[in-house]
Amino acid sequence: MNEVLKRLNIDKVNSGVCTGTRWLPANGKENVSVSPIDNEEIAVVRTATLKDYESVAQKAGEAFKIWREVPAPQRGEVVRQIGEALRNNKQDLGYLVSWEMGKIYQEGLGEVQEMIDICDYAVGQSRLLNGFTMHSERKKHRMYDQYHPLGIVGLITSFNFPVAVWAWNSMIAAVCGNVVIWKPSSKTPLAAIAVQNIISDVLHKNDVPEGVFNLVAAQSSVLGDNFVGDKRIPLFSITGSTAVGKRLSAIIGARLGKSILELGGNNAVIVTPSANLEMAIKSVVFGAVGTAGQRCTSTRRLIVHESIYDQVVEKLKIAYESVSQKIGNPLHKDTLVGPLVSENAVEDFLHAIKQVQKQGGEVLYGGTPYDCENRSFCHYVVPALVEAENHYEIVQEETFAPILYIIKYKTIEEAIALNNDVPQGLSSAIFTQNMLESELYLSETGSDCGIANVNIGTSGAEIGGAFGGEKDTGGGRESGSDSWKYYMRRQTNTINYSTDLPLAQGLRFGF
Ligand code: UN1
Repeated sequence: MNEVLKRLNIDKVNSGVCTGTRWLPANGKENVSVSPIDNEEIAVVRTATLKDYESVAQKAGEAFKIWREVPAPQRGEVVRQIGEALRNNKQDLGYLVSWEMGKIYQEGLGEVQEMIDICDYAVGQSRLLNGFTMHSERKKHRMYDQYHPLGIVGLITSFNFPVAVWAWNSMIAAVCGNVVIWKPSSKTPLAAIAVQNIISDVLHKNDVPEGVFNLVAAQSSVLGDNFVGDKRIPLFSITGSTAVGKRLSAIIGARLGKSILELGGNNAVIVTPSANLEMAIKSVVFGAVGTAGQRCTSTRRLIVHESIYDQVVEKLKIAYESVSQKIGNPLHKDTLVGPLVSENAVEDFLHAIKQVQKQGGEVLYGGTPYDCENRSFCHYVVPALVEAENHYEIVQEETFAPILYIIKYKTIEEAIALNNDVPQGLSSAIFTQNMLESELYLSETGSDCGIANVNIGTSGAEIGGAFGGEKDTGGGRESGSDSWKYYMRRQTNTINYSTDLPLAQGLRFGF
């Protein structure tokens, strides 16, 4: 057995159902986790049946009754220790993430670092679940608002950040007094099992009740619409495609549940004539090619001023040429571009390239499978640079692959309009040294995205900010800033310490 798997306590066959420290028998189908690197099996996960899910949901409900009464800073102390456990396992977990989903090892480490960062953040937050006090219009009355835990938080995560999304939801949810049921992507169940193993000692040492941090690896045909329809779960946080998000949020909405949606992005970088081009090119390449274009925040469109267009395209071609020398096994130190997660993803990539050509675009670089003739499978591609127009149907869509559409603009107003003229609204960036342009871009008439950056790229957001976007991205916010408020219920309290009973608005109601 591989040493990393051993250290992460992953066996050849693993249960995918856990209530914290206890692994329950999983009676559903086997899910063989296969690495996109070489198409080889890593290990097997037994998925949950509905009955298995039911035992977890019950445990979670019981645990909530205990956990909500633990003082928030004590909940924070547990999260602090989880952060320590993650620090101690950073290399191994980063390696497994890279192995199971194909991002380069450096990015695997970065993902675990995000988990550690959000733990630190959540520890502080555990002492800052503050409400406001308000002045009452009535004499000897006091008003304030306070935040209480919600209950069970359902968490559906995607393959591309198989563990960090768990952390920035669960760590905040946990300090807020909630319990979590996590359904990981069926492409990355082992990373989820490793996380549960890493935290289990901490839970045990701190007598955290079973049912606070739950995992249910399940097929979507077993646990899908019925999961989000479960009335015992007041809040769902869902990361995935816009199509799936729309369907699931309709089910949650129909029962007036809450949801935090992190769906598709179609993120643009505007490069203006005053931009520092060296910086712009570097961050565009990282944004477009990093994680093989499989981040929600990946740079998908480049909006370039016509006066520097040729220059930017030339520089990009040179950069892509050198990055393309480093396509390969993401666990090797020099690799910059790993495989796409599946053969389907490669098909989507090739389909988009065909479509954009049909619609009038011109491929300037890449856009082909990489070294597929020498293997029995095809997971690697050469990142593509494509001259295109914003209105092309395929440019309006999110293709989860390394394709960068390059678009020309004349005026800054036009550039901003192009930035906004897509259904999605997650991340965006401008490279400029002109303050009039950057301020316009950040104003109410500027970028309509949840994230708008100046002189840094679209991907690689820090955990301290609220993460999420508008329009087809779903409107959710998670991670930092005041996102914690989504994980709590707000209560407004008015206290009368007089012996009178004055009514609000000076109303009289004598009898
Ligand atoms: C995602 O792609 O689902 O900004 C999240 C970033 C990361 C998060 C990406 N911090 O790229």
